[in-house]
Amino acid sequence: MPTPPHPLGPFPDDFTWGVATSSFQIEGAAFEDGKGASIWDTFCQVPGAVSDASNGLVACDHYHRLDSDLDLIAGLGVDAYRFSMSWPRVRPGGDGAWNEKGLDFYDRLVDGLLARGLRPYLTLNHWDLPEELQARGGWANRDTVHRFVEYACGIGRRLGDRVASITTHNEPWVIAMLGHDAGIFAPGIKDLPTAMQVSHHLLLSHGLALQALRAQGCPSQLGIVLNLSPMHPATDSPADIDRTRLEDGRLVRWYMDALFKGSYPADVLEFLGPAAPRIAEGDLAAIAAPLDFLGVNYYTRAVVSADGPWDVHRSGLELTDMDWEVYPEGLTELLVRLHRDYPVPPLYVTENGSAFKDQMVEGRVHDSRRTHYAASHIEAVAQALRQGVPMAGYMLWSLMDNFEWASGYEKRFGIVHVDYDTQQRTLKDSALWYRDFLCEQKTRRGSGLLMAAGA
Ligand code: IFM
Repeated sequence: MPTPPHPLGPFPDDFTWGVATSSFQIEGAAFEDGKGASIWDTFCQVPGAVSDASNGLVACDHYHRLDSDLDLIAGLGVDAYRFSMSWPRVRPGGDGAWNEKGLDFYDRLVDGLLARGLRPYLTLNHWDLPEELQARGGWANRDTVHRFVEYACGIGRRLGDRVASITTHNEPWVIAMLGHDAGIFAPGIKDLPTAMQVSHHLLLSHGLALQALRAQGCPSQLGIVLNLSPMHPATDSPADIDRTRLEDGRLVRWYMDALFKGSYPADVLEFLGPAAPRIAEGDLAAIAAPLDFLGVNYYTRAVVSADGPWDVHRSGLELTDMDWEVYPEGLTELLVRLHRDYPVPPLYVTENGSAFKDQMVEGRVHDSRRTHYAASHIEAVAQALRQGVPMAGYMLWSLMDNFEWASGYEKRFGIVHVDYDTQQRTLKDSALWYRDFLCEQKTRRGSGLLMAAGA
């Protein structure tokens, strides 16, 4: 069993520990029980879109293994499970009829978590937009904003009294930029003005959904999850420094300013020129609806030079299998900066984790590098707490190996190994370490909670 790099913490008694997944990445059952197609079902069929030519038809078969997967989660000793709902599973066309069998799956998921003493953290949109809405323009069409608000309200009525929190969107930057500018994620569009309009519509739909959920008395904590990284200039040349400021504007300030200041950053608007989104009166005020929490997904920093794309694999430091630098101090830096520059609500690290090439040896996966990654980032959160940042929780990405989007099944982020031939789940050493760490936390809390027997 690998040991963590140093003693971790301390963490407050009410700090929430969890693991995270998303619907498309684990559920499978892509066309069962009335589920409609999502844009990722479609995108996976595009030759070359997914590196191993795989898809989400089966994934981790979680849809059919719900109860045993819930036991697996409970056995880790976490407080919370962050998962997403597949919009086309519960409302196949994006609007129109709801699919009772799809809703029933999430009822069972939420009730199963509660029965095991776990708090459900629900995300409404982790990228799998109904294909029928894409056929009508998807997130580039302002009408999708209203369809999302209807979806949010329907789910709020159905589950709002049982889930601890509702996140509107996971990583709107990724949906906008990788899906509509770089075109390497669904729906595969390559057009900057479209991408910026999409980012605005995602933020607007978030703000309007929060207002509508609150108006209907939804008791869950409401928020959004952003993927953020500190940006560091490659050199101290003025050109690299200027470019770094702009890239920070596009990744961090575009979203944070809109959510917390009700404006988009002037330097980014100037850079965009005619590619800037159309913004209707009242949109920015709606986007800045107060948040109960903000989720931050952190994996690495970015190193920026004036003459090239950002680099996430600066030589010299350890790299994960995604070629992302292991840079835990960047997490402290980011959290402290968010707290310094914005009136942030309680913050969660809603995703943090690492892909490494794993080997199963006599039924064990000795993934000490993943354990060290997790431990050093958990300590980075403790550092942020010591500096006064209102940290509320930490969720490891991911519960189990799963479909890593354009990388297919080749990249393994799980603390639980999945054999895709047999669907057997095996706790990696990192999962055993996390379980022991959480057990210590609970002992320290004096809560008297016991780890699930035999897990
Ligand atoms: O797997 C993804 C997840 O869906 C969103 N955040 C980043 C993870 C790792 O790439």
